[in-house]
Amino acid sequence: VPDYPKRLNCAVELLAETDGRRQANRVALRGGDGEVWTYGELRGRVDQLAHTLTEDLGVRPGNRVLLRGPTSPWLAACWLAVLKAGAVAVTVLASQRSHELATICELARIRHAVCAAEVLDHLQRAGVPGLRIAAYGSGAPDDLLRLAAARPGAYEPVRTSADDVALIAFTSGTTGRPKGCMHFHRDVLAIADTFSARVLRPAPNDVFAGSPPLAFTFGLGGLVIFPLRAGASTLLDAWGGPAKLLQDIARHRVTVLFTAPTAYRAMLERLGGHDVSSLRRCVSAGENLPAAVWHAWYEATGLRLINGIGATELLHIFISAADEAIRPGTTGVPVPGFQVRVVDHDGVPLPDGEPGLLAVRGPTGCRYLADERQREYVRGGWNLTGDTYVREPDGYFRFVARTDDMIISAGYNIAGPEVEEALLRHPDVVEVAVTGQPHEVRGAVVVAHVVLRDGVPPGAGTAAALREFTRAELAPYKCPREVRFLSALPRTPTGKVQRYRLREGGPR
Ligand code: 3SK
Repeated sequence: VPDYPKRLNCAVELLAETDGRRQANRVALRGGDGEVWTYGELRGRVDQLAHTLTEDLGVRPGNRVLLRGPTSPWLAACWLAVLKAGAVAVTVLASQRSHELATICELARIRHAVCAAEVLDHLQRAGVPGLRIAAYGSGAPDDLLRLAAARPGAYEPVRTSADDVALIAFTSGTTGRPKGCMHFHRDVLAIADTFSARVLRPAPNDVFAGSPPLAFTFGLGGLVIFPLRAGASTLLDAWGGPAKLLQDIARHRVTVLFTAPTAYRAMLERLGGHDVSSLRRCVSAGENLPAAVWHAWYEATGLRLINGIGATELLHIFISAADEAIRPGTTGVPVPGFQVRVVDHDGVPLPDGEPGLLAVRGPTGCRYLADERQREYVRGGWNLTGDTYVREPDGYFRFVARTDDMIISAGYNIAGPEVEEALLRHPDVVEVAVTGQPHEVRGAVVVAHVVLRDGVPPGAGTAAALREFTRAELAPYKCPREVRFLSALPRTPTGKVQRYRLREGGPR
């Protein structure tokens, strides 16, 4: 990681204003409705927005500003403007509802919000005391963008320090309790100068696209920070499903794709007739990537998926591998700049081959916003991610399970994802999540929650066939005692399976 200067405003660096590195006429952003912004236009609009935020909305350095809207060039420009004005960006999902927004505003003590007009209602109804909301886009009462258009196109950025907080990202939480993670201006550049520069290695002629929203730091990094740091261009459009993403890849000649394993699976089913020949880098994160999906994508496209594990707490990906260094079935090796080890419950490193808790230390380590869980998740500077991993003798890290999802049945440790991988090899299974169900004698038994291919009957016969199938693939103690059928798995808004909801019995 480079030694960043003490005075650093990451928005200025991303727009490369200091030494004219970005040519003003190069394309920076593309929107879903065909709009194209050059770097020159982006810089001008960010500066106009920074004027408006400070002069019309009263935003001051250090204030926390809630940003809420579907992915678009304007949302990215507002994010950059907040940072340029020395304020702190708190980007939330457009889909979040009043009570969730009220919780976040209270935790982060938010008094200013910038919100797309189309999703204004839930924010207004959140009833946040003293909140000043600036709406943007068609239908907005005093459209922020109209106010900004009347402002000068040059803004003197606030001279923040490298250690000033730039953003607070809320984890959507697979356990249901959100935590705010604070990240500094230097952290924003650090993720671009580690994972992106060292693993992804983008070039200025790359075109980025993907599914994760900017409220999820996977999306913020992959679709805003990395392309801008590389002087490349990026498509910023709301997620419209796998078929739309395939169309976008062909239409915009996308070269770098960021999405989750579920979306790669869904795209594989619809690949026929779509031109994906422009792709050169495909990143998969947000969830464990089953080896079967890696191989299927490789067979269909000739591309080697770049797997990665990241965390909101670490801002982005800290284990990964690219090109010939990729080993399907593993996540990869520590991204240069990060240290990773597997430890026991006392924090003592375990020998290679033994499963334990994943611990990470790096330039972007977590500082929770006033949360007593800091002590639980960060010990001696090492972040415990909540994942169980094995470090193989060759130094590669292999995912076992989310630690909460390990099942202990009759004294055996069973990793749900191993059972899931086996079931995913059955042609009738579209999606599956495996949980442990409390059991008087065995402690817990394995339950598989399965989404079936269209037309397959969800009855006792299918359940028996799936259990039979796993018995041929796995040791009997790992095989599901029960198979339950669902039309879809419960997921967080960022796409992670909420196994705790399945364990609690819903939804069925
Ligand atoms: O894997 C994740 O959940 C993640 C979180 C934040 C940033 C990046 C990633 C991949």
